[in-house]
Amino acid sequence: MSQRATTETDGHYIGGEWTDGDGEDTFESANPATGETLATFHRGTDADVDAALSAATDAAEEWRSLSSIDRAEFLWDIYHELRERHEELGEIVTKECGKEISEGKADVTEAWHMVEWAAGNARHPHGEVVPSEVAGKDAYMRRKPRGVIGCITPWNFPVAIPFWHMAIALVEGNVVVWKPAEQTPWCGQVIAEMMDDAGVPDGVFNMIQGYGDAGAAIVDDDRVDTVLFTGSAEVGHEIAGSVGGEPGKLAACEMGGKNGIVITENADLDIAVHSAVMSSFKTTGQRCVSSERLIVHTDVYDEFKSRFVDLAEDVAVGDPLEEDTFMGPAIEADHVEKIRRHNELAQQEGADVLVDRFELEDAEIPDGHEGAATAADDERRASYANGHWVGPFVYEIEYDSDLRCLKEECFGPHVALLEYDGDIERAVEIHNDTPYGLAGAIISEDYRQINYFRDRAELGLAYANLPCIGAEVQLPFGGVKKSGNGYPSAREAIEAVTERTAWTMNNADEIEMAQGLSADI
Ligand code: UN1
Repeated sequence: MSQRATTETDGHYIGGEWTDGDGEDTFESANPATGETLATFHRGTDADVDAALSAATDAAEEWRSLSSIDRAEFLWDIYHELRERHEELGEIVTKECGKEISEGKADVTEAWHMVEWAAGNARHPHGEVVPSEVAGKDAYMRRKPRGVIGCITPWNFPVAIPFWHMAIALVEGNVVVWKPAEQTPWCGQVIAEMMDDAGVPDGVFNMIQGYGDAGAAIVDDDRVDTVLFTGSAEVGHEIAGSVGGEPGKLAACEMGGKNGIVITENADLDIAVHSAVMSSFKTTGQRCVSSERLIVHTDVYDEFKSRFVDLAEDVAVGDPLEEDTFMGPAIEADHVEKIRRHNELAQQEGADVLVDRFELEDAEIPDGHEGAATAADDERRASYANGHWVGPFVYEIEYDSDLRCLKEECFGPHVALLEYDGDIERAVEIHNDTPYGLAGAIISEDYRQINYFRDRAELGLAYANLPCIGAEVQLPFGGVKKSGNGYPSAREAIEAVTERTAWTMNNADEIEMAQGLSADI
């Protein structure tokens, strides 16, 4: 194992070494529930990115020469470590990004699912045997690594999403330069330590801590063959645009959504209410698959509304380390302001506000004086007064295609109720009226409605009688329209991290051409 960085401030992992890097600047990771500083990190510069890309490029040849099964070996160590350290890592996730503890642990679980999938994939058939028009010719599709993969990951799944990108990229024989989100560098540090402990060869995996400028330096560098990005639409579109202009370079970006749930006239309302609450408020609405629109048939509208509103008034916002908390804080102060602007926009556009817990009552912010087990607990809870707390904001509004509040993603616990009268075609028309197309659900007991939604809703991830969060790693994860171009994760990411070779071989003594082309000279 290499020596960690020389100061107490954690650094980057480049070419198998921990380094403070080239720059002077540092930044802090803070607990969104308390504002407390968790750790300090060196902020990566262009020179650090350059060093990481050189290390990666140097390591590429040897790594791609190994068999995929050998390359997957280190991932199995990581798989076991993620499982063994489940509780501890789940708590780190919760402390650094504010998700309640079952979500913190689920993030780690999703990471080992992805690692297991990618490592297992090393033993799967890889390519295709294709028929040829000419007897005696063998035709195949074979895959080879693209080379250097730049990975840029978000803070809301700080352990799972890095493995979505990197596990498959590495097994496929690529080398990686990764920038974790600036809000969750501690999770980045832990993952880099795992890679180091698992003995990933020097230079095969590199991590640069820092902000968007370091990410841009990765994206813009000619040595990078593919950029995998999961995060905001704003950044993703910029990356897709800049990489798209460079022949031979690929970007697979998965971005946000303005996700909707259609609740039809014959929906099971228990399932509808449960699905809507999970989709809108879990993770404090900060999943790219979170729902911000509930499109409800007029026949069940009043009952649904009253039950949904009761639960939205009631869900426990609070100490994310407590097991009975439903949602923790927002990630940072700027994000609270962004959520505020979206809530205000809806009101300016005529929303009738049904639940407004944006500014939580003092009593809702955990103060920890009741039932605290220890003095440390008491202290921890008292500090929650400095957290970035926001609660559910629910409004109803008459659907109108011109409303910005129904089109722009808030990424918070902010949700519109839209009443519709008509058939499933009308519901899906409203559902599709956003620039995004990531996730959505239908709640219905009519299989014709369900099938119509499946086939016509403009989405990457469609659910029936379920929340629209909680996808499993063996399915493709990505969206259509403004939600994405390509799949930076899971099974489909193989397309972004490999090149296909159409391989044709002649077994005969003579040349015979396809398409009836004469081979006479
Ligand atoms: C995200 O929303 O940013 O489907 C990722 C889910 C998780 C991944 C979410 N498996 O909810």
